[in-house]
Amino acid sequence: MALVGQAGVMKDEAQTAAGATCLSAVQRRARRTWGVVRATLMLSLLMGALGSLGVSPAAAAGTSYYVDCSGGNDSNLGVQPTQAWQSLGRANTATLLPGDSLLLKRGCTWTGSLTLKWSGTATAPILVSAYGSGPLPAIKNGHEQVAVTGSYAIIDSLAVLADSFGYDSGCNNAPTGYLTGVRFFAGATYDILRNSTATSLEYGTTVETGANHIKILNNVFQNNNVKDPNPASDAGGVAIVLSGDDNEVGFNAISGSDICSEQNGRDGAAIEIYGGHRNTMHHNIAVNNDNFTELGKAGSSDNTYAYNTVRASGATANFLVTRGAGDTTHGPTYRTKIYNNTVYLSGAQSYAIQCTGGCSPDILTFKNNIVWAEDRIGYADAAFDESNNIYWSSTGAPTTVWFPISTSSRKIDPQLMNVATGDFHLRSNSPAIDTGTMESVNAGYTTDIDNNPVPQGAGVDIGADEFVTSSLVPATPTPAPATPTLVPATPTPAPATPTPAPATPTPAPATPTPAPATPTPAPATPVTKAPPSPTAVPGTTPPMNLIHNPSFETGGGWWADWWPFRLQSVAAANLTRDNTTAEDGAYSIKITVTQNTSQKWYAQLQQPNLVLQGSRTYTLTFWAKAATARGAEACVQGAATPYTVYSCVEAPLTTNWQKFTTSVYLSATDSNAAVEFNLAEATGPVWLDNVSLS
Ligand SMILES: [Ca+2]
Ligand SMILES: [Ca+2]
Ligand SMILES: [Ca+2]
Repeated sequence: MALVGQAGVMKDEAQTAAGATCLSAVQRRARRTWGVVRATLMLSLLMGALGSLGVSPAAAAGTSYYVDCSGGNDSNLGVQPTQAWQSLGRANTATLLPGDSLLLKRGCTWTGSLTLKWSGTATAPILVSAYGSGPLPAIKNGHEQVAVTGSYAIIDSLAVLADSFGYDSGCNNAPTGYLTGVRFFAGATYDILRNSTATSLEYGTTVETGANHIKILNNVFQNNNVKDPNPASDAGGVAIVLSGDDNEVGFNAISGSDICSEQNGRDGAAIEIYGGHRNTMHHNIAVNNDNFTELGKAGSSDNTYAYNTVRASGATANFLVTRGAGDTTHGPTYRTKIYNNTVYLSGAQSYAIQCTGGCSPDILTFKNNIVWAEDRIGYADAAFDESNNIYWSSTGAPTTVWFPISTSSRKIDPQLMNVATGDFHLRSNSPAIDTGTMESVNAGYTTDIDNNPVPQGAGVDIGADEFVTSSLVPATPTPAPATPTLVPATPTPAPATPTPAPATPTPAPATPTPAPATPTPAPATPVTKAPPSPTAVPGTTPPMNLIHNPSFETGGGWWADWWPFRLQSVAAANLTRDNTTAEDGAYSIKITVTQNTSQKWYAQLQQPNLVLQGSRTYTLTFWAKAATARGAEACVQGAATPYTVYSCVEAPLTTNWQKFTTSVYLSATDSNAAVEFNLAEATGPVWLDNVSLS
């Protein structure tokens, strides 16, 4: 797609138009070295297992078909794990009906394409997902790894990737190829791609013209930094391309969409709109993409971006490139709306906003955004619909706002927690608090990056964080919550006397079992009211529950697969699914501790294989009770070395079902995180139910 290559041309045109000088030789050398830096970064970044699935496969009404690359056989019936097929080719010839599932074994890698031509219905979708344990099932090196022509299909927990064809010696030895991860062809509608990873592709996913109402939720797009093998082409390096209409891109982590460009030095984009209409891009976390988004192709219109966080250190990174009717090659792109994003570009030639070829209020609406760029905030060749923004740079009020701004927009330090690490939460003294316009709320965007309802206090805040006075946000820039709190929601217990925290950390055991890395925090003083529940946003999907079998309703082995119970010597306990008491549905899980120990995690119910994204705050909720009042510890922690503890809180259980809620912030993506309940501290039965991490 030539559009990607054109972005840089726009950069230089705008640069010249704004009176900036051409690149110096030093700057050119700086661009050359970036490729090496990025290549190192690419190796250090991760991908892998992911166990997130709001609907468990067994919940599907229809038949489940299994594919196992090593233990399967294409002459099998396919309908049980022990009767699995082996090849994608066999799976492609299957006939799946609404409600049926196709499950690929974790740890397997197939070469080729899955052709998803089956259609479900709104109430009985086709599910393509994973089973077993270990890394995500992977599909690689097909022209597209998943080719979707059906409707009402859910693609869940897959890894799509490609090996590069070679390297472009004329462009920093950039990896070359033209493979796409998940491609939605014309006619594919109401499909969902979720909880999956797309890596090392030319395009992570493409939604073509005529592919409409697709949802792309909760995925990790990483280092889709491959360019067309034709050295004359600058195409590639894009995580998500939208040419269809009414699609939704939410809660994704998108990084490393950044390629060497013959024309411009660097190029690539997290999200490219190429002819699409009415698409929504919200609550995504974008890190180190060359462009966050570029819009092109005549007729693209009415696309909205809200509550995304964007940071990039690339020398020439952009936030937004769009154009008016004067750009007869790639424009006009009408009525793009940009609300409540927080952007930090640290590159020496970063350039946040470009609107050229006849910018106007009919081209761009830009409100409630924080844009912090160390070089240029941006350029527009005419005024657009702009208000209630904050522009800033590390050297002070930026002089590079090359477009007219309204009196409600300011050049002032937004008082973010820590821009360098991507902690874009507002400090309590931030001028962004309560100074936004309600236009974003009126457009349907009523939750922030933490899932806090918007507005709080006297009005909408500027940027992607809505400040909450009694917030669980860390008080300091450190990523871990400084004072974890755990609040039973109902009924409200009497305020307890806080227990003093242990004076010294508990020594970590020498066994390979993950140990709590920090002393257990003292229970928080219960407050009279739990944080409000997330509000569903009209027209956008709220965060999904990442927990499998969250309510222990599924038995027959599935529940044990999702929830391994880990018992260390000294402690003794047993567990059962219990149909005599439940907070939700018919079952809860009952763990009866018969021998206690101060090492709470010696009796541990765990759900591993969760891919949790960096720079994102998750909310853990669960219901619990005990036969007698006692404590239980709930943790979110890495399930593999170095077992990083993200949150560990003590829940004061009573004999009644209570809901507990806590907030978990990760600074970096963890592809194998776990939710854990550590129960060995006291004897007797504990019941858990209705667990959610979203
Ligand atoms: Ca507010
Ligand atoms: Ca917030
Ligand atoms: Ca239940």
